[in-house]
Amino acid sequence: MPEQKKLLKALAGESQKVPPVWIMRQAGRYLPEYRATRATAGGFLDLCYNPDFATEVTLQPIRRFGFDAAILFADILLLPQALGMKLWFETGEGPRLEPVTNLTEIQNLKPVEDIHEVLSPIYETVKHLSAELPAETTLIGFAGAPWTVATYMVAGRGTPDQGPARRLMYQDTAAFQVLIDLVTEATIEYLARQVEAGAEVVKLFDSWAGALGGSMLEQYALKPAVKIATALKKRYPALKFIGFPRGVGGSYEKFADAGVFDGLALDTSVPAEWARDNLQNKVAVQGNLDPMLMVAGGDALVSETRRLLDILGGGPYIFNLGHGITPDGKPENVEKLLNVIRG
Ligand code: 1CP
Repeated sequence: MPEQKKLLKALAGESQKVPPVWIMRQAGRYLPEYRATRATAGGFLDLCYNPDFATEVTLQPIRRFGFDAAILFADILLLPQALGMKLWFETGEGPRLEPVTNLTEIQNLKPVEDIHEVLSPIYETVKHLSAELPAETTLIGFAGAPWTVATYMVAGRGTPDQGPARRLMYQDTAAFQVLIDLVTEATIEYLARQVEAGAEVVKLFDSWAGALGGSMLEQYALKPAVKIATALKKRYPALKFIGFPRGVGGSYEKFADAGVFDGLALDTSVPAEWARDNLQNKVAVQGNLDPMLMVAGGDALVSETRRLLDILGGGPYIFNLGHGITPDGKPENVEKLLNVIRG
């Protein structure tokens, strides 16, 4: 019987002398081999929808660094595309969608059962990865959380304050709820197919949860996440689920108390001591080194990494950054990070 994978052990509540480690956006522009494959593929979406290329870029950081987990290479905005929205990437700028701004436009989106037509290459990538990954590496599937996905669907692009979605949420609450419910149901089916194709863990990225004030956080971030995790765990009892309600501060505790998350990814602002005392007795925690240290390196990288290991290493812990590595991150600093963690 082979030993259980390190990431799965952490998510089962075990503390380990050397914690498992992976980094958000580990397949990306900071790696020369990623840039080369992306150039061959043509564009970012060509990369996502071609199972051979997507498998290749997912495996690149595993080959180079031996991370304990691989995360499927895809994007949270493929789901709106599968729901019938036009999606494209403006070079040097970012994603663009033709926005939905009222009930009629929301009701004109495709029904949930139609999403697989567009998304089937993603399931194919998961299958390839499941077959090709080293035995000790855990495969993570993912989706955007309904709120974060909805902010892009309503604005048509990334915004500094998620203003358009926040305005719609207050001004046409009924329409906004229809949108959230649709994305929630679609996300359940999208993630279910990833699990059936071989994903062992799923992570829900709520990158803009911190923009939700008052009772909105509960309604549009916590409730949908609980609904998604509950539905998936009912179908797949062994599945592990990681939440990432980025920027919610003290409300991380509400997510830990919900009882459906095996792990919570911490953004950079969450104090490690607070997470240890208030979260780690309920869930595994993941994070939360400043991604700038992958650019800056030096003594600060070593001391900040040791600090996290000292504070969080006594409980169930997955080492990661507090957000994605940036394109100017240096592979040699990732190497250095791994040397500090693994000794
Ligand atoms: O090659 C390129 O230029 C594309 C850059 C890129 C990459 C590498 C985008 C565009 N998406 C991705 C892959 C991606 N996106 C992954 C793959 C797995 C990995 O981590 O290695 C994941 C998990 C995501 C998730 C994602 N996409 C999030 C949530 C996580 C986060 O960073 O907060 C979000 C918000 C997106 C939207 C998105 N996709 C891409 C960009 C530049 C953005 C942000 C746009 C904006 O807000 O303006």
